[in-house]
Amino acid sequence: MPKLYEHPLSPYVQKVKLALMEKGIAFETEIPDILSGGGAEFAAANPRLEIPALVDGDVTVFDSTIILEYLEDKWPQPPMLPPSPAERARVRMIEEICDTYYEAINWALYEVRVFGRATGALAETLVARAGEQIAGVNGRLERDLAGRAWLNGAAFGWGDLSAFPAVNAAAVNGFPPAAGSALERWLERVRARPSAQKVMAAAAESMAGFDTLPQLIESGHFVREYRDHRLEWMMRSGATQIVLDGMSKRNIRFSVELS
Ligand SMILES: N[C@@H](CCC(=O)N[C@@H](CS)C(=O)NCC(=O)O)C(=O)O
Repeated sequence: MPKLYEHPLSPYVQKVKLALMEKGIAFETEIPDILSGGGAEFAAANPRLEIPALVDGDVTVFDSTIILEYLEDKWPQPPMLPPSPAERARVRMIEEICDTYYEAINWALYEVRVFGRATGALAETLVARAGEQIAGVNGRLERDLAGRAWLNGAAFGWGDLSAFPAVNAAAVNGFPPAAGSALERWLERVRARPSAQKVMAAAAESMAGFDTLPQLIESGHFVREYRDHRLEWMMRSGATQIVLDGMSKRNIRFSVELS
């Protein structure tokens, strides 16, 4: 049985779990202790020390997009990608936007509100910036939904399972799709699916005890990875000081250098 290294709150993990469940693939899960290296099997499966990572017999795959492609290749039924090349490209672009743009906004909201990286006026400014950006990207998804039942097209699939973790997290954080929008109705329909119900329940359960996170960050016991689009979000949205503080307190890290 494939094993998924995960954390229930990770949107990248949620994409993969949705695909596994929608395809009816039995899998087991393990939450690696990334702060202490995650263990030998996890580190071998993903030298970047990021979740998700999939171990399927002697095959190891990291990165949620590559894992989705592996699942589609190995278990093609039911297909998560639409049939036509143009539609496949369209839903992959939805995934790209959600992975590299939308996700960074939600992540920043957690950094500010849950991990306590900013307070007072700076926190208010950053949350307001995030809200504006979410409204913009939700507008883009709304246009993608025009004339379609699902972001994927006629059937639920890759476009939906890629967008759901981002749209849902934004909504949970107080920035839902516009009232009366097609995206609002889409979110409700995805939330009703058994796969999404399981993903949401696990995410909610995993947040128990999160009130201690600011102290763990402040004491340097919890180190967060600032990479790629997440780091860019901080720099361009007015949070350069958070990055500099994190570097001096050593409670942020950049991507692992490979050897
Ligand atoms: N491009 C990767 C990104 C994975 C990623 O960034 N995962 C985060 C969790 S959401 C992680 O494991 N971060 C490690 C850390 O914060 O130390 C993917 O699509 O799987």
